[in-house]
Amino acid sequence: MNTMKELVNETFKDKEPWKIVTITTGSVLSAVWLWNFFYQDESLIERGRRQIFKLVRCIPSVRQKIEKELSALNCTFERESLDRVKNIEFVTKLPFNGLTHEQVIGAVKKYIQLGEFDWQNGKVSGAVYRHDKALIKLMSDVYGIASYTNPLHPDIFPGVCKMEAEIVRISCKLFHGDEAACGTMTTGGTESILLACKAFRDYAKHIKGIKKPEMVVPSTAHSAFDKAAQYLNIKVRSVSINPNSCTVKISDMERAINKNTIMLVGSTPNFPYGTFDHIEAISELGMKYNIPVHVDACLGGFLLCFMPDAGFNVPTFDFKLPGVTSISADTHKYGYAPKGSSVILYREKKYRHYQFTITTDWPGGIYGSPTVNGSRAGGIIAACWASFMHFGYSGYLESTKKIIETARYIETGLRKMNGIFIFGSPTTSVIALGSNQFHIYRLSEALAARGWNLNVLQFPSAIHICITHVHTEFGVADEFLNDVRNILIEIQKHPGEPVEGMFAMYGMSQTIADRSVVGDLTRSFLDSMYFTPKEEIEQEIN
Ligand SMILES: *Cc1c(COP(=O)(O)O)cnc(C)c1O
Ligand SMILES: *[C@@H]1O[C@H](CO)[C@@H](O)[C@H](O)[C@H]1NC(C)=O
Ligand SMILES: *[C@H]1O[C@H](CO)[C@@H](O)[C@H](O)[C@H]1NC(C)=O
Repeated sequence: MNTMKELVNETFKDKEPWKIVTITTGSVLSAVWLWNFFYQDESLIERGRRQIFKLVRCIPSVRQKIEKELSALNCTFERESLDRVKNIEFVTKLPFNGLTHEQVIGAVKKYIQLGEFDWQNGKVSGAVYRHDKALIKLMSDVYGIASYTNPLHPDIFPGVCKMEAEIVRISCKLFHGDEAACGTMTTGGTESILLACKAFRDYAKHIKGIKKPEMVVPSTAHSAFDKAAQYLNIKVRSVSINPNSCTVKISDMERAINKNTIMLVGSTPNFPYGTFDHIEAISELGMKYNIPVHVDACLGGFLLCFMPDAGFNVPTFDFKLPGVTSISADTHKYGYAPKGSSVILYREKKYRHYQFTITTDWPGGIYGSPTVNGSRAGGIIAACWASFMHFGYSGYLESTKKIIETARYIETGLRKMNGIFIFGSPTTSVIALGSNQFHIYRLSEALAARGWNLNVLQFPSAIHICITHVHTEFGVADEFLNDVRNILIEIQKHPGEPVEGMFAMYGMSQTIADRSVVGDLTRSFLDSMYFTPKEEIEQEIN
């Protein structure tokens, strides 16, 4: 203490008071500035990179070139968006007189028939998890009955609330939760994930006082986690995967944990490669550091819980593991409910409480809402419930058996082919392909020409197919394998040829170091979905 005093006195000896004040405030302000400069959400290197790209984009010639390329792609997006719907006139205002029942149905049929891919008959990856006439009839009848109900008003619609509670209970059981397990329905996997992140963020803030929340997420986890992070102001610590197994590196995950970590994430399986993170190890990390663990079973959930009884091994991933605190599972995927439903489940009520939003002082009344929406679609809940009841245990078991058998059949077939390889070992229904001999996008390009719509992956370039019930129909798997086999023979005649068309753009976009350009490109793609042709707007004005 005395030496400190002497040091300060020595430093400021002979200085006038104004100098002392200026030096003190100046150095405090600089310290604060430096602190803010170094300790931001983004690392110094990332910020430096962005700044350099920003400067480069200010150079007129570079800017012009980028703008030219972007606007060319912009036009392409708009042309394609128009092209997809060209056969039907674009409606820009309400019809003055309402349409009749027949007219509406006719118009809807025309809209839904747009598009080139035969999605009803197994030509697309994922997207359509089940398609049969009897199911659609049941779903639309049920939706019709419940279409004007809203669980926001449990006193008026207690039945819809009961259905939701039953869906949650059944799901908790399927994922081996005990009586304490609970959850809510949501409108999709993204909302389920968003709500889990919200719950753990607020839990960490309240219980541990964490003010700068971070989550530790495998690089292969769904982009919904990034969306949640952007909405909720959480920092994402992305953890890389083992190149062979394509599952998250557990040791890196442990290293990414710090005092601000609010949750750990694992996927069962992840979307890109269909591989299964080592949930048991993640659960142990969660226990060791007392951090909640979220398992993203959006895609695999309603297959996984039937796989053991259908005769397939799956690693333990659910509430059987003591560290797993929440699970998201999409009923609108392998639960075969119409789009717009998913469940988010928690091990204990204390977590779900932090998911809820409550305002006590609103003049409109005390308002408690379990999920993102205020009003919610009762019809969707009823349809999901109907799907559970209609298939029952044996229905799901049988579908799961068929789907996994088909996926394994296709995997075995693909593994026998030369020139391509499979990423890791697919656990459920997703099979990702790459090639060391030619650009793999050429395969998806050629498959698209034959009517197959597969998913395109990047870093590294790859494609995947997600097997659903529509692929289990007789002949679909063999047709797919035959097409791949024949295409490979063609490609191997000229393995060095470049990729063309839309797929070339996917390839090119991976090579752009300035990701903000790719961001702009994606924004103009999203804009193009809402694109209204100019003539139509002019017509409207006149
Ligand atoms: C589909 C999916 C989600 C959520 O997506 P939604 O389209 O919002 O239902 C999350 N994780 C994985 C692994 C998925 O496949
Ligand atoms: C894309 O086109 C629209 C309309 O044609 C235009 O308003 C927009 O600025 C363009 N965007 C880019 C990135 O060029
Ligand atoms: C509720 O919110 C979700 C987004 O989480 C949205 O997709 C859905 O359409 C909304 N509306 C209803 C009625 O559920």
